[in-house]
Amino acid sequence: MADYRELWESLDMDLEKHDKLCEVLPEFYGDIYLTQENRPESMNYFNFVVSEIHGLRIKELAELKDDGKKVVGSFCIFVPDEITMAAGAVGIGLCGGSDFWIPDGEKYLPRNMCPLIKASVGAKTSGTCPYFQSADLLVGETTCDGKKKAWEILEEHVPMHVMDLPQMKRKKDKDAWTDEMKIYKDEVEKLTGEEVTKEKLDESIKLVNKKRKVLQRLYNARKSLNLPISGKDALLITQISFYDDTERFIEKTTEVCEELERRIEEGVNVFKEDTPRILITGTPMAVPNWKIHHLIESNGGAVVCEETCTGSRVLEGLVDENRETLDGQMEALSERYLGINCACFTPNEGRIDDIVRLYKEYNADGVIYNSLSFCHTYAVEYKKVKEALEKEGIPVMMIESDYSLQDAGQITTRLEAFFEMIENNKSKEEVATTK
Ligand code: BJ8
Repeated sequence: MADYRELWESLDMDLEKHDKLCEVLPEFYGDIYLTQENRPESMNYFNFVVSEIHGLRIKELAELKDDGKKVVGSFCIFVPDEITMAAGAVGIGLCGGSDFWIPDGEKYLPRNMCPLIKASVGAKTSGTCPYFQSADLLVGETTCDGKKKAWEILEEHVPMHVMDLPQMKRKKDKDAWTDEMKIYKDEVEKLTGEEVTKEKLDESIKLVNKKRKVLQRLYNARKSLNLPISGKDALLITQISFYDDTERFIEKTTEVCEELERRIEEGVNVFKEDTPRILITGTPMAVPNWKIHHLIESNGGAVVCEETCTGSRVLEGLVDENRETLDGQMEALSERYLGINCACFTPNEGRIDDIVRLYKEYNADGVIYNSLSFCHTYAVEYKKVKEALEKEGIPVMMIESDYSLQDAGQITTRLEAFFEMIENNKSKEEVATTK
């Protein structure tokens, strides 16, 4: 990475502490990503993005800000990028995925709290995340209790807007969410001084849909029985979609898709034949949280799909591009976003349907239910998901974990047993069909 110290200083960062963070990431990434065999060549762009994670993109954001643009940071896929863009602002995802930020988060929050929230608060309060330092406005949402209360702490450090997300999906909730979209529109307009017109929203709806479509194309390649890409690499691409320049991201991910489609034709498989195919479901994995994928893929499994907010929930479902008025567009946005099946909703049967559907579409052999520690909504929802999957004869295992690697050995043992069980089931099925 080039020398960005002057830039980081201008963002009022704690440089000494930040140096420590910069020291660990390259080795961590190298061990997890660069040791993989037979990676698609087009992943080089994403290697480069990670190598410049606190550099080049931050420089681009600084240049945009010099030209008068505003940067809006968010923590949830319910925050509509389309509106942010149509108001002339740049949206970036800010969820903290590193253990590095936990001690600073714990200075403000109880220890028995979800690591995503602690790391997000720690990233801001430690002054070591240049993305946080670049944001002119943070947008929170009323999803889980932990997040709701964390906004009250973050707003002491940076301007904050909170979107009131309903927790049910009735007509009155949809109307309320449409209203929230309008309030958010007014808020970003105030920030940028630019009006959101129907034409601008038309453009941003099409652009964000295009980004979803390229991610859908990437995910489609993972349905192939010969897997042309690892789950780790696919996860990385989705994670980078949260803060890369949208047009460039679409172009670079299209290149990956083209290569993967060629690989499928040629029968390239980055895993050994008969590797158990795993669908992951649960809480989001913010960069650089690659823990569960890495453990699965270094211990005999392959991740073929994620029913998470860094997976299918962010890329499925397009916003209707054919509304004729600004109000109609707001309703279309509200409808698409309320289609996301987050465990903060009650009831949330749609998520179970999604998991079963994705399991079949991706030819999975088992489901790993991954919940960040102390995430009550996802932990409680496991019971219903497990019952439904067992009824379908789908093997499922739950992992509850944080960002530390202390439990890696224990998780590995459980994964090995789970994969063995899947393999035994498969052999029994084969015997039954040959009889
Ligand atoms: S739509 S999953 S991004 S809320 S893991 S902070 S829920 S305690 S992140 Fe999420 Fe939006 Fe839902 Fe997705 Fe709370 Fe649970 Fe932590 Fe979570």
